[in-house]
Amino acid sequence: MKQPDIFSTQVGRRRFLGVGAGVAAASAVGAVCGAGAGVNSYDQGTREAAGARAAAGAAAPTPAASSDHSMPASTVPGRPKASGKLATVYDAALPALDSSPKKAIVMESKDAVIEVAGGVLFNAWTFEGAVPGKVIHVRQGDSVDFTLKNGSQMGHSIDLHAAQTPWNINYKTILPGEAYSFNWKANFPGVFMYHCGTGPVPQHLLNGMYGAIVVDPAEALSPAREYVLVQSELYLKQAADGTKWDGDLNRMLAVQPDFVVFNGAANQYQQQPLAASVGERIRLHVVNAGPTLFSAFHVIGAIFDRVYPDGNPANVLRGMSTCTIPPGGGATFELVIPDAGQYPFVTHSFAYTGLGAVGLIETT
Ligand SMILES: [Cu+2]
Repeated sequence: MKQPDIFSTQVGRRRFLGVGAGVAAASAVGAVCGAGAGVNSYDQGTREAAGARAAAGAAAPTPAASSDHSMPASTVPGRPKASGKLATVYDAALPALDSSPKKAIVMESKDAVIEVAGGVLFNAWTFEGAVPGKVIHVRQGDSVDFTLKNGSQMGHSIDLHAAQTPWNINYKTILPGEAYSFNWKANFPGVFMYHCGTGPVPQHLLNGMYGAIVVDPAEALSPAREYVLVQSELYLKQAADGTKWDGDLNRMLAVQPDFVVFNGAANQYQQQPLAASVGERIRLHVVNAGPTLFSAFHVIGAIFDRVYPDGNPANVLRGMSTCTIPPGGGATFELVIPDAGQYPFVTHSFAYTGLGAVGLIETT
């Protein structure tokens, strides 16, 4: 049975999740469920907040921005419209750790077409042909020989937030067809962003050049089901071919996202929920790639037993419900779910939640 989309920011119509099973949070829905109810408390709050901002003279930069923020992009004429299921879902499982203390990691920049919502194709700039790029998984103390190869049409670079290394030397721009290697040591455990740092940086970020680094602590944490989630915004404009979409720097600078997503595609973990067992420890390594929005990370129906800001176990917080992850930052969340069911993970920043930032954890 489909459940109503309590994450929509649209007022006056009932909307439903576009794919798969709906979100099982009916107890929180109340009047939203009623036929013809029209306005739910979240929608009303969004509209009231928008009105308050406007009254205070603090509206979004243009009338279009205000409009786009109060409606899902899929309902705005001329904007990308999701339809149907994604062909593939990004595998959120943390890749296995190679036990060697010496690692050799090669990443290649590549242009690629990425499906960012059902049927919406994005001409992306990527690491390794994916958005986000492949997860880098190492252990604290590891020595990492890192090579960036440029297999695309313009200069790119790497910026590894887990590394201590001179920016002017090792984060320099590599030209097409060239490669560059340097060594770094994983001194700090945690979950970190990596990205292209070639200017203009926002242009390279909004086109898809980011990913996550997980550095396991030297003293291993308890066993858990581990997933990696990278939140990001997508700002799109119609490509010249009239069928695909390019990144749009102007929409990014005006903070008018078409989609806000986990692991590069809108609502994909509703189509294929993250699986876990009842009573099993779940560890979510979450990076906020931005480029601009803060994440208010939350799992509906659950409480985080432990949160490690930046993923470092020395930074432990207990019993948290919603935690801020800044753009460029990360955090690791541990939770144990006592009952079988569906538990949506979201950014609780509700002007953006309905733009694709809703996935499901499903426990059995
Ligand atoms: Cu780049």
